[in-house]
Amino acid sequence: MFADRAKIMVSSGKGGDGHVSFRREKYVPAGGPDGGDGGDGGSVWLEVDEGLNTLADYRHKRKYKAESGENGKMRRMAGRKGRDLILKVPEGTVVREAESGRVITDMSGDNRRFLLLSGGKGGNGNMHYATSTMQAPKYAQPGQPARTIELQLELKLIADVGLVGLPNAGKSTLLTASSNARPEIGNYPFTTLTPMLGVVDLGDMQSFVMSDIPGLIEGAAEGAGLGHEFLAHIERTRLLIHVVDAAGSEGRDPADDIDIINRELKEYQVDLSRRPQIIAANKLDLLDDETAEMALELLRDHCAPMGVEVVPISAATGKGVRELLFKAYNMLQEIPVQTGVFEQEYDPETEIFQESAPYTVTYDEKAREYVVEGPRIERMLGYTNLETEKGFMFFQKFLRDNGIIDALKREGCTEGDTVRLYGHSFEYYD
Ligand SMILES: Nc1nc2c(ncn2[C@@H]2O[C@H](COP(=O)(O)OP(=O)(O)OP(=O)(O)O)[C@@H](O)[C@H]2O)c(=O)[nH]1
Ligand SMILES: [Mg+2]
Repeated sequence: MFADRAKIMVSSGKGGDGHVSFRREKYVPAGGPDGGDGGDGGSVWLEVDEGLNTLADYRHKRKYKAESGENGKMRRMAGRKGRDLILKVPEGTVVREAESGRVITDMSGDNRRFLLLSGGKGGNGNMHYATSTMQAPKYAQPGQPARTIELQLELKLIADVGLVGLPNAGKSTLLTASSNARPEIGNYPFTTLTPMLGVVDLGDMQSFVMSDIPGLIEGAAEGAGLGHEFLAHIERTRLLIHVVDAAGSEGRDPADDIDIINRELKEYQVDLSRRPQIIAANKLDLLDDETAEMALELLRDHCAPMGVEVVPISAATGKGVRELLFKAYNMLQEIPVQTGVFEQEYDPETEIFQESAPYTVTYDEKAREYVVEGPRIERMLGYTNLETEKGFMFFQKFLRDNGIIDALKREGCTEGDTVRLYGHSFEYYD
């Protein structure tokens, strides 16, 4: 099977909580706060593993989680950091956010390792919260929560060469004659139902991967005959071998057949129609030498303006096949490997953070006040003494660092307006 898929749930590790404790020493009746920090939670990475060529493992196990950070301890001892989780995937795995289908990353080319979710930060222990006015803070910061995302993994095996052509042109026969693959061959259209790959080994370490897809028909670019699915498979190939029944054995005109396929390629994606192409003029064994020569001449005249070469073959007898494969191999040496890498459309780091916004800013019409609420605000107010200058400065910095000032401005808050946070009211000023 060509396209291989799996859906999995992945979570980063939660940050360890900061600890609340106080120093206990002989002769020191009330020691200062000595609660240590929580360890950071483990992150989740994606990594290309050369030895893998399927996503089968991910269909057996569905849930993956990085280790949580350890909580902080007394005597200023920090909790241990959670171990990272590394998800190994085969090269060519496209990773999407499952619900929206948006691409997070494409594990191909230079992209060997990708940070998917960073672990939750560990919380500060209460040792950080001692101030001159609050010498025994009973508060420590909780670790950041774990984050979870559902992923759709899809492996698009990367073939160097894609075989295209109408049904019955002889694509599968050519793949069989050239490689280790054993696709089905039949004397009726749509014999091939799913794409297939084969390794073409020319000896002397010269090899490439060739994919056979089911025949394309008129309207494929609009989706006819699963056209979209099949065309998507050849998007990443670097070179197309366009197989045509050059003998016109079914009473068709080979030149027309070539035009039909090229039109579909172009309508599906202009880029695909510009991909380097070789025309494999197939089934020439059905014609006597003289007629074959004429048929070939006609095809060459037809294709010359497109700058496309025509190579005579018989996939059935093998005649001309080796020459065709060497031509393909030589052309591949000139074509860069990177084609069609998927761009990122979804960044878990920012999107998941926004989903679980730590606060809300609203306007209370009645009281004519802006209201800021959220668990983090509440917690911060719990350990901040606003009566002290230091505490108040910390509070202002917190509002700025967490984007709350910007959020207030966005809501229309201006100088002189009142802002309310859990029973505290302030006059806003820039
Ligand atoms: N005489 C002759 N027959 C061939 C040649 N190549 C393929 N055929 C025959 O043409 C028919 C179709 O061949 P396939 O290789 O299945 O064609 P395909 O392009 O894969 O067709 P789909 O999978 O339906 O798209 C089969 O009966 C083959 O034996 C050839 O070079 N000469
Ligand atoms: Mg076939």
